[in-house]
Amino acid sequence: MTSNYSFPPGFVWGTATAAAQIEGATTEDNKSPSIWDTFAAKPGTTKDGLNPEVACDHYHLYKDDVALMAKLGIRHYRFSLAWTRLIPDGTGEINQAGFDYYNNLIDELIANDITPWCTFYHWDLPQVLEDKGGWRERSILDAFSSYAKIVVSTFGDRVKNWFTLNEIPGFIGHGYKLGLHAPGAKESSQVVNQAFHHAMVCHGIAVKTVRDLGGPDARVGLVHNPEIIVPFIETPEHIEAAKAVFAQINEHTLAPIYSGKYPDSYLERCGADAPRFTEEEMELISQPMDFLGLNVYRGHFVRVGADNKPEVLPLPKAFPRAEADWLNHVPQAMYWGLRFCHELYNPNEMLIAENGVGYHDAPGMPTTQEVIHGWTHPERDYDSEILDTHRCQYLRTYLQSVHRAIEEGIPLTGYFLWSLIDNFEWADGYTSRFGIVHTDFKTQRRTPKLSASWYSEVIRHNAVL
Ligand code: PNW
Repeated sequence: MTSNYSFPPGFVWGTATAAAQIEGATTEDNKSPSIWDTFAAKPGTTKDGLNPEVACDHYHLYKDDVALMAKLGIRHYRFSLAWTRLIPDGTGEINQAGFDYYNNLIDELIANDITPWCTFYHWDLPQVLEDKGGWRERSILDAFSSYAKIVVSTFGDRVKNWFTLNEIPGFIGHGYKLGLHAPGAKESSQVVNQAFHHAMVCHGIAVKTVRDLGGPDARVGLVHNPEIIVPFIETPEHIEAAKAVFAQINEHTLAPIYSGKYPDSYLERCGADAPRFTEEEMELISQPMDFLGLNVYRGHFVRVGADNKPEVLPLPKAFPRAEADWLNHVPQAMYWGLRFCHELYNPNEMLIAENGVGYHDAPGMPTTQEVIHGWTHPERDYDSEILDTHRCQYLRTYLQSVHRAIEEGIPLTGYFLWSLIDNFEWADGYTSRFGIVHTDFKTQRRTPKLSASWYSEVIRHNAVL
């Protein structure tokens, strides 16, 4: 026994990435611009004006990256497809070069004994579709449906695990309401709610397409990023208060999926701006999924406050957090996110589709002890070793919290670490590094960080170490 935190046999340990964040080659082989290519080209949209044009050049280096994963013992890989490579006009003609690329990637994964987990949509809408209204317009349903059909009929012989859309409230909220992500729009509530609904229907279309064309052994689920509410004190009254807040802030995504209805409380809050929908659409949205994928990064504390009402506690400035400053270190978010989803919606299976942390890691970073006490280690190769003990610490505590959920019988079957390599972190450009492998964006050299060796051992022992 190496650890008290052993995981069940067959637990899925993976890493995750997304096309627009790693591939680069944004204008090669007939790929059309995505909304992220267009958005990042506008001044003031991303940190230091950087864009996804080259990123990790994974489009050319995918074989090396797959080999690296195999070397680290990673046996499951979640990646996304770029719609703009596969159908550059958004609808209509397919681009053979795009299909060749993903066919090769999938074959390479399988040849290396790595199971592909494929996401249909991770935020990189074809710009041509955005020009026609994008997620705002009902026409997106037909476009997505043709895209999903060709994708599942081509890759479905080898891809058996599908994720539909990544973080619907995230890309709609950031992209169409706040203007912080592509396409950078700030629409009225009515338009935002309708865009949200269209994305929900596309989730349903993806589920149906996998059922119709993916073969009997194909599995599919959504990737959701609930805001996770953690009871500050674990007593029944505080737990109940936290659960009520969790249910309320996440209800517009999960309730329709599990009940086929937008909750009355959500529709009342929307008032005249509520989305318009049909019965048929609600049936599509609520088709049974095989699993629910959750992206878990941070949490918010709640207690029973004055007047017996739930109170969200503001965090002090010195609360532990990543250099990505939205990312509070609240490992209990894993347990409570899983437990509340389990109690409220009872999914037959859940997976952590993303968990990780962004810092400004660079090789050659001396430790504080070395700086303060002069504890130098002449034998150490400062140019290659990245001692991201902070990331290991973050991951270890979150995994211990995952373990607690499994111990209590919550059906959690897998965990994908975000991310395999440092990549294009959307509006944060390249400063916020989430990889367990360092990317030198000038030379494209990959250097596994300490967290990569640590994660390898976790996988090998099937335990948190
Ligand atoms: C995820 N939050 O987004 C995305 O799926 C990834 O593409 C991204 O690189 C990764 O997280 C790291 O940012 C999130 O505020 C963004 O809680 C923000 C939150 C959660 C997820």
